[in-house]
Amino acid sequence: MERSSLERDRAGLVMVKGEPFNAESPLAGLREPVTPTPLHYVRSNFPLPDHDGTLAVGGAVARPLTLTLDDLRALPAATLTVTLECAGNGRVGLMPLPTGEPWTGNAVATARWTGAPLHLVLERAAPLASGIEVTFEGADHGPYRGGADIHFVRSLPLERARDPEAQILLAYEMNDEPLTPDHGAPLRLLVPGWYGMASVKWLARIAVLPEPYEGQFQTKSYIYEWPDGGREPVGAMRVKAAITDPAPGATLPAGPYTVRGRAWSGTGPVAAVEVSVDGAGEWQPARLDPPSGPYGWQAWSFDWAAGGVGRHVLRARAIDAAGNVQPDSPPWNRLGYGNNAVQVLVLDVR
Ligand SMILES: Nc1nc2c(c(=O)[nH]1)N[C@H]1C(S)=C(S)[C@@H](COP(=O)(O)O)O[C@H]1N2
Ligand SMILES: [Mo]
Repeated sequence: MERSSLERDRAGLVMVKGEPFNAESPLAGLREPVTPTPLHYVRSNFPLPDHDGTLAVGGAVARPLTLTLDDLRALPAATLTVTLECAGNGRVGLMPLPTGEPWTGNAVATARWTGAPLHLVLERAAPLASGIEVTFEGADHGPYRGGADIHFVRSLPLERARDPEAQILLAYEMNDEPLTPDHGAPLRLLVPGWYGMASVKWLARIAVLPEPYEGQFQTKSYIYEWPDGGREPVGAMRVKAAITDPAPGATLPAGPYTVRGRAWSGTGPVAAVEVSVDGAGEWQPARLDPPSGPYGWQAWSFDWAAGGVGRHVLRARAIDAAGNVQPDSPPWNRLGYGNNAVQVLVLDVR
């Protein structure tokens, strides 16, 4: 029997949940500057929805619109290379373990996204002076944690949504092909620099609101709930370095080895990556490639004289241009978001 295209899309991923399908990128997906689509992690709260191919823009606007994909393709297109990371990536590193998908460290990937700039569409709809927020509704829905049937909806401040410099896309292509079902076909929002939850897949409706939006995925999920009672919305991706070579648990021959990885941050370009071997001495500087654009991860490497037969421990940490540094232990929060603690990789030299 022929395998379905969905099965083919998913075969290369590291599954976390079968239904709805959630999966991490394999390490191979982080080893390329742009992750091939079949190796890009998938995070979905609900089963794959049907989408009628149109986008409704309404609410507090002077000119409500219904746009087809062709309407969007007729607008000037923009292409951006964007690193997307799930806010729950690394959740299993938190103690006590929060509930939620048990992501280890590879719910992250980078793709080339093409679409219509969001600000052009919003200006066409002409938001009323009373508008302050914009909601983005996915066609996906389902009973949430045993409760009511709800859609995946997120909002952005109107000011940010209509800001050309935020470079938010209504994306219809990923890596130069139409979106696949798992990544939001036929249309998704793409909010560069922010954790993935902002980039609403299967986008069906945009509405300008004269009041703050208070739905499940805006005010109950994707919130940092700190031990001291503080609450903040999850937004920009925190600075992080990932080691791609060697793989965790690898066995290497003694001798020179080039440690490699990627580093990214939603709060500025990565300014430095440092490596520590066996926890000894000072952090040592790694070579860092310049960014290829404002929103894509950067490659780094470090020449290591893999000496001494036995177990070794490598750590890598990134620092961004805003001066943010990765912490040694994860900042615990109730729902387990934003774990950007330094990666600790154990390997063997034989
Ligand atoms: N409609 C809809 N959009 C969504 C989600 C969802 O469940 N439904 N999940 C979000 C989350 S939490 C992440 S991390 C990204 C993942 O995008 P990807 O599956 O293309 O990697 O999609 C976001 N957009
Ligand atoms: Mo996510």
